[in-house]
Amino acid sequence: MAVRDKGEAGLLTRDEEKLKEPKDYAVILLNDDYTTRDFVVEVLMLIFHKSPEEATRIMLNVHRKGQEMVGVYTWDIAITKADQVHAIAREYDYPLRCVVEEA
Ligand code: TYC
Repeated sequence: MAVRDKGEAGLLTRDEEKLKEPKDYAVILLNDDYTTRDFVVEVLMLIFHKSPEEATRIMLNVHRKGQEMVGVYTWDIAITKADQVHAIAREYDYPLRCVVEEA
């Protein structure tokens, strides 16, 4: 959509507006000592649409290294997925956490 330059200070010209790409945000899953491996795999399949093999790979990397990037999304999708992880973990009484970082 065209953004007209009204020539006023602080407004972006059409060329400047076109250069503004939306930022990417990484969802990073964190390890803990209590959440079961099976639950983490289920969450990765359900919320992040990972295959069983990919979900298992990510879970094991988190378990071994402390954290692992699950995926890169727009801000709204990343924060929604993080909220969904925290909601389902709370529902099942697990301390599973993830964080969202600028990618
Ligand atoms: N460390 C957990 C255990 O040994 C498994 C686990 C993996 C927990 C990944 C969280 O994000 C996580 N049961």
